[in-house]
Amino acid sequence: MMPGCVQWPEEVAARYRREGYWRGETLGDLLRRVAAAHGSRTALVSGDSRWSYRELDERADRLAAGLSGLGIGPGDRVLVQLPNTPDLVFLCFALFRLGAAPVLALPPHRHSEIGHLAAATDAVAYVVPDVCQGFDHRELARLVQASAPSLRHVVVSGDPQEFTALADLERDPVPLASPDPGDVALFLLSGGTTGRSKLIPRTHDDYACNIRLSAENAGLDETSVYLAALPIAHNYALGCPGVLGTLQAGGTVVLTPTPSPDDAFPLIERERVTVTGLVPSLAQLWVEAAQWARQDLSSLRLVQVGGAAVSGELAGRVGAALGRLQQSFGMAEGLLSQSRRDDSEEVLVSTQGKPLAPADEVRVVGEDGGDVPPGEAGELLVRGPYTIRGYYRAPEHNAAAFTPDGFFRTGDLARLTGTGHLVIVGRVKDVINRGGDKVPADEVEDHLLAHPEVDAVAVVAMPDPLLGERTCAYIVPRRDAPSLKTIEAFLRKRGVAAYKVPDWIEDVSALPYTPVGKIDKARLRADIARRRGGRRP
Ligand code: OOB
Repeated sequence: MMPGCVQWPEEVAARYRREGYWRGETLGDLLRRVAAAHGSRTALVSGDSRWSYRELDERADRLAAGLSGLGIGPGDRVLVQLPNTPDLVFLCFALFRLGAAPVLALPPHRHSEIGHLAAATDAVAYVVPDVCQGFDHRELARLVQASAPSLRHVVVSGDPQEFTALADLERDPVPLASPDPGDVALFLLSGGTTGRSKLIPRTHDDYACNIRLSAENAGLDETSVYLAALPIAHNYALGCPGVLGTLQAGGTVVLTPTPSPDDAFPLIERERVTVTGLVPSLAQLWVEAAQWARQDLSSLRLVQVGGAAVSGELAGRVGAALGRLQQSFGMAEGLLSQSRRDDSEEVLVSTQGKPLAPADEVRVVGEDGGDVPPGEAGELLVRGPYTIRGYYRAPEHNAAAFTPDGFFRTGDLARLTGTGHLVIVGRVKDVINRGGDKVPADEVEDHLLAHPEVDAVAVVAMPDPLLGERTCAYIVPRRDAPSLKTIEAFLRKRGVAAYKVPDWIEDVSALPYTPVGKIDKARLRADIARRRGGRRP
């Protein structure tokens, strides 16, 4: 495995191979196999354009040849920041075939996040759209390139200006050595750790297992049509089962310019979409819009909802309004717990399903690290065939994030029901889950402390009727308390993604502390919940 990664112990790896979880096939070969079986079927739809499996397969080869011509090869990291476009799909497969690993940044990330990712991975190239949501990514690329000596190439999907156009890279295919299935296929970003985003190395073997098991659980086959509503750069829409799970089953992936009902519903009707994945806030919007929509949504057979806590009320409405619900609890680090197609209505609405693989080992532990009595809540730990054993280049962090025997500490609080279903009841990690977007409190606090008027700060979640949680910053000012507008402008200038900017600010003369001298965030959360009572900012 690539240096900087933590391997599964050899005997465990041997067991995962023996039991058929790891099949020794790379993600690039997987596409080749499906393309051989379903060459003329439609793999991808975007706007009025369609690509067959054969075309997708060829595109990946031609792009891999072009990237290879740039000197990009096995073991390299390529920072990729593309919205849900066909280019993102072509590029991922090209990199899988080259044995170079895409580092999947999210479209809202800015200089602060991208600069960190470039440095943390020594990425050799950065692939961006020209302009996305009114933001010129070539300007961002100039900034990043100036501070990241490893970056040899900036490649642009669209008008490249002084950079290289992705469209110009295609070449006649060249023979390439197939990467080792046990090596890193891609890097996902962690949503839930302390400090800057950690990098999650997912191997071909483990990610192929992830997509296969979730595709099987969703009942996907070559008649399935998946609408990619959420960002494909995120694990959920990429591989749970998402785009890759659909393609491995021979189905069709449909891209939508935005996940709003205005864009998504006509596509569902036109393409007879059968399955999609949503975060709860989007599901809420869709359920409401479906009441008035003129489109025929009856092709939807399965609607995944996850990424953040789903209320029982919303869970109960999805089935009637859209299509059968599947609760999805997952994480970029691996473990996926999802509803089954034969779950009773009660189990469906009130639990986050069961872990996908019989080989997923889950424990629920108390503060002392010991297992809690059955049915009680504690921190969820997991180990399994598609859960990492360590973050990339992070030995110190790994020592805290994993137990000595390899269990990942999820930071989520859960309980297991008598039937083995998981119920997520909260979390111990210091992250705000803003409608599925993960905001690490300490990262935002560090940025805020750099403001000359901020003496001390604590960032906590406040309840929100739509997003579930929003971000509130308690600020102890030096003299004049900065306004929300000032703070927003300050963070934007520092290149922080917009979703991490606090939604609300409370000025206080001091922060509360616990008896052991830590900021009492529980008290702050209770304070803001009581005073704002879930009102919209
Ligand atoms: C998904 O992945 P990440 O890596 O962005 O975030 C993982 C964290 C979990 O540890 C948990 O805190 C939270 O997001 N979460 C949920 C949840 N699903 C994720 N919390 C409550 N209920 C749920 N259903 O968010 C992700 C990855 C794959 C599939 C689905 C979600």
